[in-house]
Amino acid sequence: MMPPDERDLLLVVDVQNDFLPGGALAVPDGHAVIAPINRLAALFPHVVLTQDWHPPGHVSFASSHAGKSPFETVDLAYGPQVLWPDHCVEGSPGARFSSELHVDWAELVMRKGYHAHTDSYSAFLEADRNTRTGLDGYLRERGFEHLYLTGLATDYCVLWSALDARKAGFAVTVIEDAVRGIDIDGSVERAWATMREAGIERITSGAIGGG
Ligand code: VGL
Ligand code: ZN
Repeated sequence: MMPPDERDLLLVVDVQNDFLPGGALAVPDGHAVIAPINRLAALFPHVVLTQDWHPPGHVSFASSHAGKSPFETVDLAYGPQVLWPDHCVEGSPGARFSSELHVDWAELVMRKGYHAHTDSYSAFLEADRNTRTGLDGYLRERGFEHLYLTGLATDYCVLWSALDARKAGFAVTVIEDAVRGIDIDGSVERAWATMREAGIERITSGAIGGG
């Protein structure tokens, strides 16, 4: 593609210590996303970050459900919920962005998952599929048309954010070398198939030109 322009936005999903090696919910090879994201961020005029941000005792934590272990699924009022190790607790070191991420000029940090009883993989719509984060309105008011997604994890927060962005009417591209997945029972492969069916484009970062 040509160099990104004023309608293009780089969305960097959840590049936080807890999703990186040594973190509470480390994504395999998660560190590999940082170099391409840093390179891309320098090419995009506009960058927005998302930050997974849970209160202690959050409903998505296995530790909040007696007798349950991480990676089991429970049925909540809004549907099935995968249980995770405690991660990205508000204000904790694990919730901070990687110190190797160089995107200080990002214009917005969209926090999500801060309601104690509702998870939010998506940066747009919480897991009850009803509570809106406000990101759709923000991006629309700013005039963005095409979102380029990077970050963690391919099969959870990137997937759900990409699908909701598409539903909201944005053109959506996922940059494959700038994402990595958790991969539970083939969930990464399923995520790519679901995104393809939804009309989400998949490219490598090398396809994005400087200018
Ligand atoms: C994520 C699981 C739990 C993600 C966040 O960023 O993909 N995954 N919370
Ligand atoms: Zn989370």
